Amino acid sequence: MTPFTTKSLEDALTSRLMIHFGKTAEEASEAEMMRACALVLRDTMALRGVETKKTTAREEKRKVHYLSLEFLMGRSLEKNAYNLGVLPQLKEALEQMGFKAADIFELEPDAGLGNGGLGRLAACYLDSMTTLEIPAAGYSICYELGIFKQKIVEGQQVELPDNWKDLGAAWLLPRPEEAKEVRFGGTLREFWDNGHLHIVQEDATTVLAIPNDMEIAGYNTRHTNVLRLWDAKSPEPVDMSLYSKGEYFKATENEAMAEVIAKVLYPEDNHIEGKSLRLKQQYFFVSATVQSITQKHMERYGTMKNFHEKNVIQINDTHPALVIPELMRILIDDAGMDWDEAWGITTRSVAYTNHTVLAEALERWPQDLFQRLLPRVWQITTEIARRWQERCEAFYHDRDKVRDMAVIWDGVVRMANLCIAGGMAVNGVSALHSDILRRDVFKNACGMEPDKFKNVTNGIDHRRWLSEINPGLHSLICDLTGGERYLMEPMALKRLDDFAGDSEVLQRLEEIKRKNKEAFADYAYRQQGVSLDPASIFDVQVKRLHEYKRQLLNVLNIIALYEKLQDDPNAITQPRTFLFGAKAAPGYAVAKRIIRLINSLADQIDHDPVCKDKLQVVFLENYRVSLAERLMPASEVSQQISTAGKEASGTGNMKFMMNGALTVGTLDGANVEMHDVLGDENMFLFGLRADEVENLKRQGYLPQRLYIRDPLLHRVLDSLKAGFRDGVRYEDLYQRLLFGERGTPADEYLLLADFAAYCRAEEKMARTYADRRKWNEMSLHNIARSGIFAADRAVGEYADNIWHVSHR
Ligand code: 26Q
Repeated sequence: MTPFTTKSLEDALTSRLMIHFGKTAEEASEAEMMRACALVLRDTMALRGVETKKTTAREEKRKVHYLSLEFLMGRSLEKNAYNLGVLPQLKEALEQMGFKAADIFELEPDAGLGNGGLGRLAACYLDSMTTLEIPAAGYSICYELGIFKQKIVEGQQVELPDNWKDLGAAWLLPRPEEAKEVRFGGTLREFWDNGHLHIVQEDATTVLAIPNDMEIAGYNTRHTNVLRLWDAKSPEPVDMSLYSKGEYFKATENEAMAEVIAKVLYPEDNHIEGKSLRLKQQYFFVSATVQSITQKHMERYGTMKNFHEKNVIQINDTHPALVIPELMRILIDDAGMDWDEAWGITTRSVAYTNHTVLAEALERWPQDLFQRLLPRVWQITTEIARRWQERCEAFYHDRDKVRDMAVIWDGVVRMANLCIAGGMAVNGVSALHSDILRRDVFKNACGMEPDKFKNVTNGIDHRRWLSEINPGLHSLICDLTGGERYLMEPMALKRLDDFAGDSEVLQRLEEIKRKNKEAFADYAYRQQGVSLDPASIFDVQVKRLHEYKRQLLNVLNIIALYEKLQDDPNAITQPRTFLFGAKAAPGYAVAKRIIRLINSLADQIDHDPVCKDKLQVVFLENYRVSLAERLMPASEVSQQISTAGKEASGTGNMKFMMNGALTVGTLDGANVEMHDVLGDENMFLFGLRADEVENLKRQGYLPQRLYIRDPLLHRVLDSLKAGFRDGVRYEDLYQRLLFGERGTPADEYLLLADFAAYCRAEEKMARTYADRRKWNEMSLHNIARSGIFAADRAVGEYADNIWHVSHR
């Protein structure tokens, strides 16, 4: 089954080094060795990819196309070696050749082609789709620069470019022969020919889309899928007519214009700015992808009539929503179908996943921009909108409802409504989130087409997020649950529950965690020069910085602890280390202020002798997939404290749970389902429920009252306002919480309403921690019941209920 022995791998690496770099193993640098490893594994996967394609074609299987503007892949070398079953051999071969395997792995840059949850989800699902042997492909943009690198300078976030391709490109296979042309702008000309109306887009600007394929290995299978990343190039790099006139710079303008499309990932998460370059990115990648899919379908079947039987297109939020009019365009303009036939196929091919209920993250595009950039797609979209509106009118006879459901209204194109109109399924990403979509955000559409609305609770790649990153825990699980079975059957983790009364097992669990904490402390010291105390509770909040995620609430509790320590140096008996990691969107000023606040507070506490060995705050720079991989195994407390109703699911929460951390959290997103399996006794829930949040807002929420009535809260907010020893005052955040700011209501995310309950939950957590046996037991239950949060389960549900494809 394994494609390599240590010896054959050594031989393969040796010849790679010679062919590619003209070097022997002794002469090669670590970077060259990393590349050689990637090339060797890539070849193996490419060969298997050919087999997979053949089988899929021969068996005429339906193929899943997963479209996402983001794939947050992280590193691939260790992961691919793991999935191919050659990780031990690779490590040994590297050592034999005089390299440290860990150093080679560490050298690989993260492929950071995503912001956060939505992008990482896509990456986890690629792994599961492949492991479950589903014929599938991912599609995105081959961004030259991924998510920025974060530095903290004087407490503040500074963004640096992420040039991941220098080394990361070793995984990419360019396929220029499969390039596609994507057209922007120009004007439409219509003419009749042979009784058919033809439409051509004239004087358009053409951009070439060049595929770069990344092979995806599954675990314990030869099945191999592909992630296709489109790069943008101009069809004519130099305009020779300008060049010949001596206008050398102008002659390359086209090329520069085309290439900006794939230059950089938009670093905004759960927030949208209607920039024309973003719309260009979306259409560029959608059009190239639909052309690629339909062309391959035609080559295999010679007709488009059965397209929906052999293909399904899953879109990751509305960002690829243009697939709907683009597929219509190809079916009508190129395949010569009439509207109804094309619509029948499109609406049986596309499914949409929603990832957010935040109003500022619902995608809307100005009609004039849309029309200017995509004239033909605009025409089709208006026709979709017209017919959909007719249906809504006929169903409801209610102007307000029709307006709410409209695809185009008041000069704005609403992408979510386009997806609902043109999709066969709409799903949320947790039970609570899907309920909110059905009952609130999309209630009118759901009233008309209730069967379209589904739920698929998110999941994570448990092989990466447990087995690969936490080998100590992996071997404990193997010892207790019957070997590696849980790798393919994550529900087998449940067997761990049987050992809740076994002191020896609980002791081992504690030792594993302790070792992981020590390893993380070493790493943090090497990276940032901070000394962490492995005897303290590692209390962690890592995720994008966003007000709704309430990092500021965490800070308020820490200030409260700090103030208590000032009154009574013995107020804390259980030492605590609060770890934060978060990137803020560069344009999100409040988020950046909160990062600065965390750093001010960390510095204040560091310099206060009263806090020594009791309280520490650390801001971890540049939070990313590879940092999460080190941190999750070392975490003891998982902070999941969003305002109830706002976090669609969360997936970090699942990573913590799987690694035995206990959750302090609200009943939001997938926390609700964690609570379903864990009960009150195995997590620390607090705060308002989603419906209570809604009620409180309706009644008129007055945070100032809480400030007046709660002396601790009063003191905490005052100290925020007064500032810290670094001289930075946070009166702006104080104002925002108590009085609001132009446009935003006071304390929009109800931090003050949940403050007291949160402090109590944290206190209870710390008290529980002191009872080591109890804590370890809870930790074991968390691991045991995390199986349902495996991506294999989630992808299985997509396959069964939405895609209707078979799987392992
Ligand atoms: C859209 C248009 C223009 C610019 C940016 C964007 C954009 C980019 C990224 C909008 C939203 C995102 C990312 C959203 C996201 O990550 N949502 C998270 O998805 C996770 C996976 O389902 C959930 O677990 C999280 O709850 C949700 O916040």
